Amino acid sequence: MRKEALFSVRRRFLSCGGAPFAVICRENCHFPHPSPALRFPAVKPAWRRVNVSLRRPAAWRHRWKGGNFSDAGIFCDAREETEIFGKPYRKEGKGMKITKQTFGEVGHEPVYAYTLENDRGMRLTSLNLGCTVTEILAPDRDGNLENVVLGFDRVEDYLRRKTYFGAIIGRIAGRIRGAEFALDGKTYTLPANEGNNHLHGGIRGFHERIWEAKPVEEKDAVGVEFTYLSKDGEEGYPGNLQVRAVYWLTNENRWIQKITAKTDKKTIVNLTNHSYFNLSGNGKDLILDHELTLKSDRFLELDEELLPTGKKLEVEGTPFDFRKGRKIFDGTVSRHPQNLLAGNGYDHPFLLSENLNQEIVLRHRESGRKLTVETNQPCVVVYTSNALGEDFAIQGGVPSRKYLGICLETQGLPDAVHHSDFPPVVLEPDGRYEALTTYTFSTE
Ligand code: FUC
Repeated sequence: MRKEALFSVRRRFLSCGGAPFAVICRENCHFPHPSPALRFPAVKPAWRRVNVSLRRPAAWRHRWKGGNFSDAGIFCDAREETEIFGKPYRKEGKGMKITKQTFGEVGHEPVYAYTLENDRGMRLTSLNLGCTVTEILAPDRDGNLENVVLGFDRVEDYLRRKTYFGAIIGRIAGRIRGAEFALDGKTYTLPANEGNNHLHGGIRGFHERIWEAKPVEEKDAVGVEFTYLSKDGEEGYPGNLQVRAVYWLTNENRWIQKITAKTDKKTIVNLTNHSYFNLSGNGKDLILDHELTLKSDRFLELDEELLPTGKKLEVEGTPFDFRKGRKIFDGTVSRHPQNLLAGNGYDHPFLLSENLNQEIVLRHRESGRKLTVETNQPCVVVYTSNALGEDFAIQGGVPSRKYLGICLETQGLPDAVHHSDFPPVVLEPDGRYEALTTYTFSTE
């Protein structure tokens, strides 16, 4: 199949039972279908959407299945959106693409893996199950692409292991004390799925739900848009919550994650992504010699149940002072009571003193990989996988171990419903929840 030569599109198309479908081309290209009626006119070297009426979509799909178009059925859509919260990110791209593959199933619902690839070969794969990021291939200083997040090879493991690898966590990330909260005088009871408390959205949080997914694209970025309707009463939360999470990959090796939500009834929302980063690549080393830099002067004190006591502690003079960079190792050997109660490490919300300005930087000196995280959220929960199970393997048969990954969970403050001085996580029907986090991979 001379696909690449003839058809320099970002291999996507919509085939919807005989209705018009669309292909977006970016170079002079002809669609090599034998029927003249279905042949594309040559298009100018610019992105262009071409609508074609297709009489026999099944035959057409079949024809392309022989080639690399096994992802037939992908929807392509040129998006209007050129800016994310006022930050332009457009940049000319050349060979960016999106592919869709079957990953497994949950119940009888198919789970698909969407891989975004940029011009530099960086790849990000995510599932319609929980918007789970399963793999990010990022280069080391010699250009070797390796996976820098923890994931599983099989869908069953994502459900069975309760690691929350790579998923969107909701409606409320972290813990809610006593598994209940009050809103306008009414008390809502939630499932207590960790002792007396509610954790990460409940028994079947957003990470275990199948989301609608569709590939999206920009001139300079490829992405996948996930949407999910969390019904009124789901896991005890009020209001129908319509959630949209979009992952973009740009040619600057930047993963842009934008999560928005609307509700029809007053509710609470605090979402995050729960990726475990390991910049050594393919889980080669533990994250102990990863160096973290945070623009954060204070962190939340936790109690034995890992819930905020309400006290904000100064980082000054403690292993929680990451302002000038510090190895994760320090917290794993420290005798600081807060490191001890977290299971010899970190599982703490840090208050960010700046936003969208390189406030979180993770480095692995040996590989030269550097990850810069920027967010509009007030805090980052740093979790050094102190409680990660050790009785199973992750991708590629790597044994799971304590300290194998580090989560940088950008979000609102945990258990905010019980602390009037924490920024509220309440969403009103006329409001809109908007969380933006970008992850930029570079080398040094
Ligand atoms: C993080 C931590 C929790 C929990 C979970 C898997 O969000 O805050 O303690 O272990 O991940």
